[in-house]
Amino acid sequence: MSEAFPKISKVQYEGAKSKNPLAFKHYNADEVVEGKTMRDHLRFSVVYWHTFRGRGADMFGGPTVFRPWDDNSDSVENAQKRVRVAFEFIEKLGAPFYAFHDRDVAPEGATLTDTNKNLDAVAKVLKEEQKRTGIGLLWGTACLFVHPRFAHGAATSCNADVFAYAAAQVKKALEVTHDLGGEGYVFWGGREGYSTLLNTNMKRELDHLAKFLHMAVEHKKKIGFKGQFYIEPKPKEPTKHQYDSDAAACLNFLREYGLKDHLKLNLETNHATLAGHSMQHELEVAAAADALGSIDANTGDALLGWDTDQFPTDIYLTTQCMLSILNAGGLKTGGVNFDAKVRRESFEVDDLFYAHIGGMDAFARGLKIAAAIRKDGRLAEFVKARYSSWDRDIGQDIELGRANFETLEKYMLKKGDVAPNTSGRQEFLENLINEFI
Ligand code: XLS
Ligand code: NI
Ligand code: NI
Repeated sequence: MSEAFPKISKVQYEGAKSKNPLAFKHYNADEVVEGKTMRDHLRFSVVYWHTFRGRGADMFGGPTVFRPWDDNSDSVENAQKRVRVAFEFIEKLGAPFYAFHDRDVAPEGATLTDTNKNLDAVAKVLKEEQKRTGIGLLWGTACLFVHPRFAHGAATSCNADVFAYAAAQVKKALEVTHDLGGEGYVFWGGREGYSTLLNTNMKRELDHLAKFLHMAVEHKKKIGFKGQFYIEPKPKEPTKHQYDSDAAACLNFLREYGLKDHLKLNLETNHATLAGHSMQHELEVAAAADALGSIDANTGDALLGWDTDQFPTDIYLTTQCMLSILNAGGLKTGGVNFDAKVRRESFEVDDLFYAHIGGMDAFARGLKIAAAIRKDGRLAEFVKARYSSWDRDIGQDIELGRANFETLEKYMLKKGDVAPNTSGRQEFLENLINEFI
């Protein structure tokens, strides 16, 4: 097969002064930051659904994207051809990973048996291309939200047959992910939520979702899949309320149903902001619970209230992300997965390269800036000093469980009033961050 991008060769690192739009200015895969290469820190991943299946359609208009290699049919041959193109793209970009939903890569057949056959036929090509290029699968997942059978959800559907279908589909997706050496598997609750409480038995739906995840854990063990399971929070869209609303809601759900040891979180910037949080808030919530797994790197638009999935270009955002990630010990099985799509108006092939190069450079800069802030040490020292009353005397007693209301009352009656507070210095700290940007 001839190349799909003959005019574009492997994207190179040319340094900050380069004016070449098809070169990295900051992402230098082999450069070592805090003892690890950028490649290993960032573990970039390209998503199959937006990058190779996105067609630019929206609620007001049809597709604007027509790829020369894609006949837009639902044939297995077309799906297989698309895989070769995808790997040419990922290889030229130099991203070490990709991620997919089962239905992104292979078409649905007339029956589940046919559908599984289609998936196997395409997975065979995925495997060949992984072998040829050394590109790995960051995570697989199942699309449990596009087909009309999932109108009421999948694991939380009111229709038990739909639960069974979803279970069979996830079983297969897990097996394919395992066969492709996937480092993880994501559960994003496509339509696991409600549009109205009038028709919804919430408790029953949540119980079913937990049961579904327990079955997945059981099957994972059965097939010997060692990859990490993730749950991906999102507060709304497509449903009015998604059960996996945000990091805190997911953690509560996982704890309530005894699943906390089995799943970490896959956090997405645009989902965080839809939930009324910053991405950094979500990262800190996950890190505090030792559940920070992976990130879906994108961004929303402050003036649009939905999941616009734009490529991240804001250095302030990527700096915050990388600060929290480095403070939490870095990404292990997870990666920086570009769950992002080019705009409807950016319908040319080159736009796919510009978008990913920009996102990779933005995260590389964020990484370098975060590492510089950590090396400088003033930020961490300030925070440490701010809590220093807890490192001695009464603070230490409280933390070590040596105090109770009576001893604290005695202490305060004797002292009369508290030691004076010191400034939180928000503006000083904001200026400090800007020193590095
Ligand atoms: C949708 C989600 C989805 C998951 C994978 O908003 O971000 O793309 O990442 O199912
Ligand atoms: Ni996502
Ligand atoms: Ni999303």
